[in-house]
Amino acid sequence: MPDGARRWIEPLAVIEGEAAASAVAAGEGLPLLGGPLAFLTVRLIAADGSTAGIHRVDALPVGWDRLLDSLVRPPPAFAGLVPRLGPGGPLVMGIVNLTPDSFSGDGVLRGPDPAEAAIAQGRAIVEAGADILDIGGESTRPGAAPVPVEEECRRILPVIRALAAVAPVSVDTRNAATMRAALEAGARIVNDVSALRHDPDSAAVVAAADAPVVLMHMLGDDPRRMQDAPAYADVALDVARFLAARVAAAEAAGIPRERIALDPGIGFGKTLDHNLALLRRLPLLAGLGCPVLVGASRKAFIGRLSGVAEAGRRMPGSLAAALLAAARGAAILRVHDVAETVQALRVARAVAAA
Ligand code: HH2
Repeated sequence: MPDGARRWIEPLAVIEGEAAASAVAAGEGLPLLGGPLAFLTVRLIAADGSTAGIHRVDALPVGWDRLLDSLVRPPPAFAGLVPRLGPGGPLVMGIVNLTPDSFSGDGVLRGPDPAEAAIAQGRAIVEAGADILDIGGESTRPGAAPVPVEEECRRILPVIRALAAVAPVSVDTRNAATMRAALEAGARIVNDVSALRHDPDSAAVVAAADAPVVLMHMLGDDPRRMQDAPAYADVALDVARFLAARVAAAEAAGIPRERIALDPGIGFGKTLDHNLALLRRLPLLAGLGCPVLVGASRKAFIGRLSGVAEAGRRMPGSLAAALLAAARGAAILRVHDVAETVQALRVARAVAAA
């Protein structure tokens, strides 16, 4: 089906815990991606993007119920990983930035021995509960300058070699040559903020390596210009359609859907309102049948909401965003503050299960 002709079902009332289990048992709710969350009502979205009605899941009009399949079925475990937090996850992806210019202020490249500092940081993050280490050598913050592949590899490869023995590593890069070198050095996952658009060779590299991949939405393909007056007809739907098209392109290149995670790209060509709508309407992406990754940690929208200009002081708002994303079905959270995020998630999970 051409992407534009697709209809969507957006789960609206998402609930958790005992209420979710009872609603599913009574036939009044459906498990979101296999549970433990459940949803009670849905918005039906016609191919032209208009709302075709809001309905209880047990009272859908004829012809729509087959679209429920991908919302209800559990997606495959991403990269075969079992969340350290326990069943239902989420997986926690800890960030290791080998960059002098990361927006979050955490880049370790400024110290005397950046590789050594990054390796120590990676070990500490795993000790704190990370399931995945996301290692990057190029900042993609708005306005950041591109880094040549040779320099990117020089920054990250020794760190990947050391940390691949400690935890599953994802390489955060848009460059096919860097992907190939990182996978050879022991990385297991590719995380590409351009969703395999930046480098024409990248899909073939991922396919040949049988590597799981994160496909992220970014408005346009240049981080330097993505924040120039971003505009959407309907941000959640536009992002969902973009990701559906990127999944189709990846599949056509030989990357099976089972190896793909999807990411709405918080902050990548979005205003404050766009970011908030994407977080609130995260369950729409569940219909694509892939685990959803959310990277909201320390981002500018938290600064806008809190008045905190310094990214390193945005941990409390980042925790709120992480908990809200998990409660809306995010399967992977990409965060700077791993120990704090894991603690917050443990509490939220325990309350939901009590
Ligand atoms: N955000 C950043 C980088 N990579 N990858 C995914 N999948 N999702 C994200 O939201 C995402 C990402 C930006 O954050 P950070 O790495 O901390 O900053 P910088 O790009 O400035 O190094």
